[in-house]
Amino acid sequence: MALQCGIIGITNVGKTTIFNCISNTKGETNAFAFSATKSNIGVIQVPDSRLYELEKHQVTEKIVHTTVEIVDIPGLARGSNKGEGVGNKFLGDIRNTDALIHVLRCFDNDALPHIDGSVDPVRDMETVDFELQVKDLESVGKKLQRLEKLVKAGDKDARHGIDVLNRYSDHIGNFNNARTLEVKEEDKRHVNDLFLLTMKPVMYVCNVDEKSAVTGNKYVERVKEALGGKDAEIIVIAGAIEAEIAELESSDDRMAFLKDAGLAEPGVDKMVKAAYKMLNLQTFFTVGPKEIRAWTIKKGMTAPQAAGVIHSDLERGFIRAEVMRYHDFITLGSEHACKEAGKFFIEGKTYVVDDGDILHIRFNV
Ligand SMILES: Nc1nc2c(ncn2[C@@H]2O[C@H](COP(=O)(O)OP(=O)(O)OP(=O)(O)O)[C@@H](O)[C@H]2O)c(=O)[nH]1
Ligand SMILES: [Mg+2]
Repeated sequence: MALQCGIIGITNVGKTTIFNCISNTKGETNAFAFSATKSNIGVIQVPDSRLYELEKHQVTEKIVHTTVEIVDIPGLARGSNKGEGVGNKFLGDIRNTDALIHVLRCFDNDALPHIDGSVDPVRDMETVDFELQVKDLESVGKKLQRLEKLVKAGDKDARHGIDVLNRYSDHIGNFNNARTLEVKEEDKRHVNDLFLLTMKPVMYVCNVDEKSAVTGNKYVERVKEALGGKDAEIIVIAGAIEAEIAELESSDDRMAFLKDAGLAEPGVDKMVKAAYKMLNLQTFFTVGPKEIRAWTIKKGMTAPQAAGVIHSDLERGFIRAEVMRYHDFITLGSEHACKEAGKFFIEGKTYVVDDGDILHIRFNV
């Protein structure tokens, strides 16, 4: 279940710089437009301070964070859908992702000219959105043609599919993203198989200059205004500072640097947490003397499915789950105390795992 988050944006806005701060692999950053010719794929750890709280009550050999995959996609430009810049093929890399992080250049730097002549994050956002919308219109158009044929053959559901797709076509054709069209949940099946690029959940990262790391700047204000009312997640990051912080080995040094910059936590950590939420993911824990570990599940997964994330044997031979809630465990301090207080639960196959559950799976294969 490798869930993937894609970093998108026009060229030279700091995508790879941000990717390098969080990924276990490194991509090449460059001041030339379209210098990147392939996507970088990496694995990121999802920061979760609860792991360290758990460690206060359970001696353990190691702490293991949960991870998500991240792809740094080379910059788009006006005309990418026709193969401009590095063009078309990266639109395919975007198709494979589950959610998008859209990076916007919100910093001035005369040494780094902007591909479109000036710093204007709202224009940039529209440029990228437009490229994705053109692709989506193509996908919708192709499916409409297929459905027309089915209608001629007497398929009633295809008739309904055409109505739904026409609404999408109008909406996207008017420079809107597919995600903002209000459609009945049951009607979405007509587009879900298209994996539309502008249907993917998105968050925006404003990459600002060092001085604006805490306060934001006029560019950020414009982005907020442009997105006003669309309840979009907007995060402000000073890419240059983040890159310096990420290079520091010791966590004390990092804390000192953060404090100097007036930040409570690295901006990229905030970004990763927000991305995790956007992917509709939750965390459960396993706690023991060998390791305290966070695991990723999708909201709504049952205990056997969650067990399967650890190992397929645990799902196949699932008998029951012993469950403690994170807050009970932290407040009461031990498994024993949870049992005494009636906060140690035995759950069966239909139990839906909650965020923060501490699980012990009983199984037999
Ligand atoms: N001043 C300033 N420069 C930055 C910042 N972030 C990135 N840069 C510089 O911008 C240039 C491009 O950064 P990259 O991270 O390679 O940009 P990219 O978006 O990955 O570019 P493509 O892969 O070509 O699309 C590099 O020279 C970076 O050093 C920032 O926050 N402030
Ligand atoms: Mg890059």
